Amino acid sequence: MRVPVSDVGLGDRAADVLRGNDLGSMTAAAPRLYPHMWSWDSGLIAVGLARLSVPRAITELRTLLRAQWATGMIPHIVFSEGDGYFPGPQRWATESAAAAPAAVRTSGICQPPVHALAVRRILDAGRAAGGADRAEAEAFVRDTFGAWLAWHRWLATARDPDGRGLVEIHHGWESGMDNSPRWDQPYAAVVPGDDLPGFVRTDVDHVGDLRERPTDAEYGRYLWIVEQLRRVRYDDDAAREVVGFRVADVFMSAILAVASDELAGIGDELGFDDDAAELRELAARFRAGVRSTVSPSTGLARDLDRRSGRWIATETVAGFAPLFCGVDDGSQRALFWGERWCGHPALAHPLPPSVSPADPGLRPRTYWRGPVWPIVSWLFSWAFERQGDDDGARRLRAASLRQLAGGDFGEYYEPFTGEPLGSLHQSWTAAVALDWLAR
Ligand code: 9WN
Repeated sequence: MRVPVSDVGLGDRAADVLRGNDLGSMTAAAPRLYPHMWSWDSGLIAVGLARLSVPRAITELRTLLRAQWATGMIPHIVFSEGDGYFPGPQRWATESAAAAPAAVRTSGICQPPVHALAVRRILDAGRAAGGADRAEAEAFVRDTFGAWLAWHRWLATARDPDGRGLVEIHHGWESGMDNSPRWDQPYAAVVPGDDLPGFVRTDVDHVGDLRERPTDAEYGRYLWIVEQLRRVRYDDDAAREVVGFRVADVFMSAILAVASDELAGIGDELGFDDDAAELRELAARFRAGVRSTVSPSTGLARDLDRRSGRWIATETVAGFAPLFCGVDDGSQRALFWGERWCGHPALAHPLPPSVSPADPGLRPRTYWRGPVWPIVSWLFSWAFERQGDDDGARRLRAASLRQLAGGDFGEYYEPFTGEPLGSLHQSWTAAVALDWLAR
């Protein structure tokens, strides 16, 4: 039986996880399964680090920015010296890309742009602490504003070339929700070529129950897309032409909208009025894009398969993109807390699973096909607080802290039993716990 630990003990244990995964100037996403820096993990890790040490949180994001591509793209993995993850730098071979940085090894795709949320938290934490922390946080924000702006601009151009307010992704990994049923329809059209170089997975060595991870067939498709991108040297224009997976990701678009607002607020404070205005326009464009995807029958937002032109109407947590970015008319909030979602009577905790608990297709142990991901709960609690829905934010925080009370900091949790799954001591889970404990 799991022994609950007190909130105080929980904070200490969360801090220990981040210290244990600290590689010096970056934090491994997890001790064995993910021995490198992941982009959206690092944003959320910086949110937690800001509660422990403002300078260390700044170091995390400065490390990430050293890997930024000349186009503005922030890559989804920044490789450490560590080994044991596949696909590693040799498979990505991004040194062939004109825009890749020379001094750092990275992957060639991106992940959701949560970073501006962390920049804001760092600035607030630095100001609250005062003294050297304040000076360092203010200098960091001033130094790096242009880099974050370039990242948002790249998403708004290279990944939304026709300006419809939806970010196009070229791999399920870019969404961060790798094997979500959202991607089954577009992945069905991805057929690995006979010339796909062979591969040996390492992820399956680190997880006890193989049902928790994507299948080999899914991995074949993941690797085939990497191959397609590698062959065009990760050139943005060429990638759009050749890649077998092109999907407008509604949740990533919602993240870009709120993150652009955060960055605009920082731009105001720095006196960068034109940049702030540009970012607000961008936020408005992506909010409108998100709104345009809502299904009249389910009330959930949908992704759009750009290759087939078909909507993807799965009942996943990403369908709450409008609620997340503040374009909900109230009906999504009711749905979120209702019986098809957080109010489902069989749930261990009233938290949003990755797939609706009322959907018979939910797979309770399989990665993004059912489990509850604490970082997703955190994103919604962050959004609710920002929207002035303190009650909603408190409910998610309280239920999440109960879910995390065992102190294992699982990557994801079985929705009906509350069992931690995937990697334990997952950095971003510990980080969001620290942020919740400090609220
Ligand atoms: C592929 C690191 C990452 C997260 C993703 C999560 C998982 C990687 C994998 O781990 O993805 O990027 O190998 O499964 O799905 O959201 O950023 O924690």
